[in-house]
Amino acid sequence: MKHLTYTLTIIIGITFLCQPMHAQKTGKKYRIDRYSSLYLPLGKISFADSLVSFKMGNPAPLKQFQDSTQCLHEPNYKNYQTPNFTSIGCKGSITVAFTDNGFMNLKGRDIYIFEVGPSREAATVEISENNEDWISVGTITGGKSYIDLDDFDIDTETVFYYLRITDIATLCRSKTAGADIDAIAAINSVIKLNINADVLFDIADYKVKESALETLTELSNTIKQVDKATILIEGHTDSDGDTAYNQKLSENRCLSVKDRIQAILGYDALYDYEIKAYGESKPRVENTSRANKKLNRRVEITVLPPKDYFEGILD
Ligand SMILES: [Ca+2]
Ligand SMILES: [Ca+2]
Ligand SMILES: [Ca+2]
Repeated sequence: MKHLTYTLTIIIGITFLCQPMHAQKTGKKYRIDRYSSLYLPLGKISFADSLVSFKMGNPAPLKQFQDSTQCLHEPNYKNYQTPNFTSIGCKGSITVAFTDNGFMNLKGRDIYIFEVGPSREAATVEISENNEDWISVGTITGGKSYIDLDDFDIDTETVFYYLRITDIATLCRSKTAGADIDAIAAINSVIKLNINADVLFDIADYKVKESALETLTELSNTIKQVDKATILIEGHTDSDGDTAYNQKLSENRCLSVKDRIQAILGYDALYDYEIKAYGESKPRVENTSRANKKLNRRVEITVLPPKDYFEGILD
């Protein structure tokens, strides 16, 4: 009996040691069909969050399949009788917004549309950063619901927040006329946060002001929605002062922000940090007025999928 207790203690001890300090919880797998699933590195925030507009197609689907909110948030398709999806009607069009995340063209596939039902209807997809300028990013059908923004020469810096799906009339006579959308996922989901430098620093200084602590704590709470990610910190100045000085200042400011955020989030958390200092080289607007200069003095923080996620994607 004594021997058994001893063995058990050893097993429990080893099991405890093998557990990582923080097991990642955010990244999540979603079933696509019987054979495949989709992994979203930033988990459930990655889905479209709200409806912007819905132009019902003609012919329209039956009433119960017209609920435009059914294409939002995580997928929940059960079967074709349960209206957990939005049928957009023949040539119908639906525009959705991402509000707690954006998406970008990063390595690998960037978007996945959960189109459901027995008949797979084709639809075109467009994306926008501002709900005004739209870029066409191809067509989805049941068999090809992935979109890699690289195929459409999308840059790797713009964060997009809007997506529109338009049915192209492959099947118009049906109870569920038009494309049937269960969910819309950003695979390369990001959280982008922009802070005015005046909130964080005194003029020409790179030490974070005590009064900025509240802002940084709030910002860290937003970051905490995901528990494993790369946190990219980018620093920009206005054009006052010389170029080399501004470069150094933005670099020091990035480091200060990183130190503060890391202290708040915890040194043992599963975040990697990356810093890019731009000095005055990437103004948002022309440095022609006091107001414009203020806009250019900024720190941009982007929460990206973690490095090991990208390392696992084959080129
Ligand atoms: Ca979302
Ligand atoms: Ca891509
Ligand atoms: Ca749904």
